Amino acid sequence: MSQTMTEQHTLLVKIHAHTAQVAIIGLGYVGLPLAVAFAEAGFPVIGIDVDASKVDAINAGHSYISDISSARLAAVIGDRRSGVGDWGSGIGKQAGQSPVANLRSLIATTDYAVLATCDAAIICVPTPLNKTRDPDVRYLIAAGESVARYLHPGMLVVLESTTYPGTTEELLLPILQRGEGRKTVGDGNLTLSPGQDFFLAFSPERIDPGRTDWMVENTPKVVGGLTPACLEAATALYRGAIQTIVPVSSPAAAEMTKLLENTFRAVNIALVNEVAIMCDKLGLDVWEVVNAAATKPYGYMKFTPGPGVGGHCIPLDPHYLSWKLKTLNYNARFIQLAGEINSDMPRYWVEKVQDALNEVGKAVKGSRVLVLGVAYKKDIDDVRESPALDVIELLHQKGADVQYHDPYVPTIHHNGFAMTGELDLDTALAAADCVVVVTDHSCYDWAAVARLARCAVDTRSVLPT
Ligand code: SAJ
Repeated sequence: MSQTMTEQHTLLVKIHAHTAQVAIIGLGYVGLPLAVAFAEAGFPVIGIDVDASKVDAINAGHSYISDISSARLAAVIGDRRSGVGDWGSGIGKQAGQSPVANLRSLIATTDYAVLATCDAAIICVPTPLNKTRDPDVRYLIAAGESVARYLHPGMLVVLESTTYPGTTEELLLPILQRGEGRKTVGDGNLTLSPGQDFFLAFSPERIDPGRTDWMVENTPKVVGGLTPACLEAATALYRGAIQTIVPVSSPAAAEMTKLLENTFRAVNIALVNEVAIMCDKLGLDVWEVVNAAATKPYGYMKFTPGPGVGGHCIPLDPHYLSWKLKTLNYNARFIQLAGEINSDMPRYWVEKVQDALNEVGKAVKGSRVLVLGVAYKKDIDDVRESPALDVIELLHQKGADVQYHDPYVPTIHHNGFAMTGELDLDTALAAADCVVVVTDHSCYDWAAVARLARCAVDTRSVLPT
C-alpha cells in the first residue's frame, strides 16, 4: 500500500469508526454548533479558541451562542474525571496519551498544541472586511499558521470561513506547507505533501443564527477537496455528522458556491430596494406590488424592501468576490451596484423622516426621533452592520434628538457614539416628534405604536395603514 494510501486509509478508518479526533478552530456562531454536532455524532471533539473566556464557558457547560442551549452543550462536554488533567485554558496530558483519545465528547482549549494528536482541523474563524472594504484575512492566516505548526501525516484540514475563490489553495495551502516552527520528525525537515501526507478542503458554513428548521445536521454541506483523496477524506468526515454532502470539483468551486448564495441575496435585496424607490416616484405601494408578484408560483422569489442590509454575511461576503475579480481586472458590476443601493437606503429613509416632519411643520434639527428596533433583522440581538446604526448617525448629523428602543439591544456603540435604549416604549413613543420603524421585531404591538406615534415612517410596512 502506497504512503498516500496508508495515510488516507488510516484516517478514513478512524473517521468511519468515529474515533477520529476533530478540532474545531474558532468557537463562534459557526464553530460551536459544528463542534456540538460532531460531538453528538460520537466523535471526540476539541474546540480551540483564542478567547479563554469562551473556552472556560464551554468547559463549564455554559453556551454563549443562542442556537446551542447550555443543556445541549453540557450534555456533550468531556468528562474531566477521565484523568486527562485540567482542561481549562490549557491541556494536561498523560504521557503519550492523546488528551481526547478516550473521550467521545467535546472539550475546549486555547492550546493549539492539541492539534498534534488531532486527525482533523476545521477552521471557522471570522473573515471581515477592513476599513477599505477589502478582505481582512488576518484571523485566517493566524489560524493557518497555528495549524501548520502541528500539521502531521494523515491530518485533514478544512476551511469553512467565507472567503474569496482561491483562498484555500493560494493562501492557506502555502502556509500549511511552509509549516513555520513545525517540529521535524523522522527525516529531519518534515515536508508534507497535500493529497498524500495531509488532506485539504473547503466547505462553506451555512449556519443561519436563530433558525430552527435548517440546522448543522440537516443543511446540505458543500465540500471541495484539493485532490480526490482530499475530497474523499473531507466528505467522509462531514458524512459522519451531516445528512447530505454535496461534493464539488475544487476548494475554489466550494468557495464560489458560498459567495453566489449570499451575492444572490444582496443583489435581489438591492433590486427590491430600487423597486421601492421607483414605486415611490410612481406613487405606487411597493408592498402591494411585492406581495402581488409573490403570488407567482414559479420563476420568482420574494424579497422585501427595507432600511438597508445588515449582518455579518450579506453586506460583506459579496465584496470578497468583487475584490478577487478586481485582481483579475474584472469589475463585478452587480455587486458594486447592489452595495451602492443597499448602503444608500438609510439616507433614503432619513429623507422620508425629514419629509414627514416637514408635513407637520417641523425640521429634523431639534426634533426628537425615536428609532424602533436597531438589530439588523427581527427577533435577534445582533447589530453588526445594522442599517439602524446608519439611520441614527444620519439623524444625529441633521441635528435630531435621536432615541432608540429595542428590547434585544440594551446599548449600542457606533462610530464614536454610544446610546442606551429607551426602557419605556409608550413614554418614548408619546415623546417623539417622529417614530421610524427600522427593525420589525415580532414583540411589538404595531397597532399600539401607530396609535401612540404622532408621526411615523415605516421601513418594514408593519404599521396598520
Ligand atoms: N433583508 C431585506 N430584505 C429581504 C431579506 C433581507 O432587507 O428580503 C435584510 C435584512 O433585514 C438584513 C439583511 O438583509 O438586514 C440580511 O438579511 P438575511 O435574511 O440575509 O439574514 P442573514 O444576514 O442572517 O443571512 C443569513 C445567511 N446565512 C448564511 O450565510 C449561512 C443567508 O445566506 C441566509 O439566506 C439568510 O441568513 C436567511 O435566509 O435567513
